[in-house]
Amino acid sequence: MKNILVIGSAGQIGSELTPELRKRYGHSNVVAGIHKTRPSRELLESGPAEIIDITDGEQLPPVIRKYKIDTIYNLAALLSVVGEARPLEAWQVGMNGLLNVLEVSREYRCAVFTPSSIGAFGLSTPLDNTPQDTIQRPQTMYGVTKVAGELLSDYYFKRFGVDTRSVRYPGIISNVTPPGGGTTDYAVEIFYAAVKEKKFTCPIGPNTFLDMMYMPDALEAAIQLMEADPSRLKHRNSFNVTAMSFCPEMIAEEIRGQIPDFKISYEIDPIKQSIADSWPNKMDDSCAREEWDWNPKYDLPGMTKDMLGITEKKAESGFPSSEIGPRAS
Ligand code: AKB
Repeated sequence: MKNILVIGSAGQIGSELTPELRKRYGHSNVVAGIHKTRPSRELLESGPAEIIDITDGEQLPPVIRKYKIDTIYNLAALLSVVGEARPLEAWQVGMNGLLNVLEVSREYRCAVFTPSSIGAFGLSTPLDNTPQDTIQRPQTMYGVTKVAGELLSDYYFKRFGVDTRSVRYPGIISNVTPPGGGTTDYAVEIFYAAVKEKKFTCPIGPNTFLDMMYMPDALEAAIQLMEADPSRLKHRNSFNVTAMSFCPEMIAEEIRGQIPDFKISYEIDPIKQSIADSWPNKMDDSCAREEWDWNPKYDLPGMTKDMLGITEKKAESGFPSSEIGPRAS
């Protein structure tokens, strides 16, 4: 990777992946692709940036040529809940956008990372120790685009030799940019609520297990996979990766270890609950461990300690208003 383009660089993952890539590969070698989400000043000032709408196939080639891009991190997507509210837009961004990225990569020989998700699974998938290769019949438009995106990316690899690689991310817990419109967002919101109010109303049931991952591990997964020796890769699109599996009761208990009077109550959101019920309780990520040495650092206690420490520091200096509640996507 010499010259990198991050599409969706102002989003939840992009706002942390772009600075990490700039640190590792040189600030001027990583272009921040921005579109609807407002980027931070730091993102704009720490390296090159371009406005790119990936649903318009004409917009990518000039940027690829201008910066001699050889690697694209394609992070543009509408998450699961917002994708149910706006399914056509979810398809436009997730599928037509991906097709444009793959086409430009075929022409200019770029490597491509496009995250998939636990959303690529559905109720007919084995939900405990979900295997790497298994039934994928998701019930959301987000999931449909993720499965189709996995297939399309494998097709471009096999048919045209485009170096496509991907992971199935679980819910990602982050403290820089909040997620917006996802089913797993509660696992981020709970920390802000715990620090601000010592109480949280959870939209999914107390015993609903889901895979989760702390952002530093999510960044490592993307970069490590793109750096992996291709001769070791038996899979490409996409690898199961997980770091921890918990339900709301477990994270609440962990938070109470540091905020003893923290209280959780439940007001079930039927859409979020039915999506969560159709996703794995815990994935088997042994293929990622075998093929490119995936080994996450953060478990539930380690992540909770770090998240609470950082969220408390932010509270002392006053939360920026965009960080208090879920963002509109
Ligand atoms: C969502 O909840 O939609 C995402 C995901 C697990 O892909 N965070």
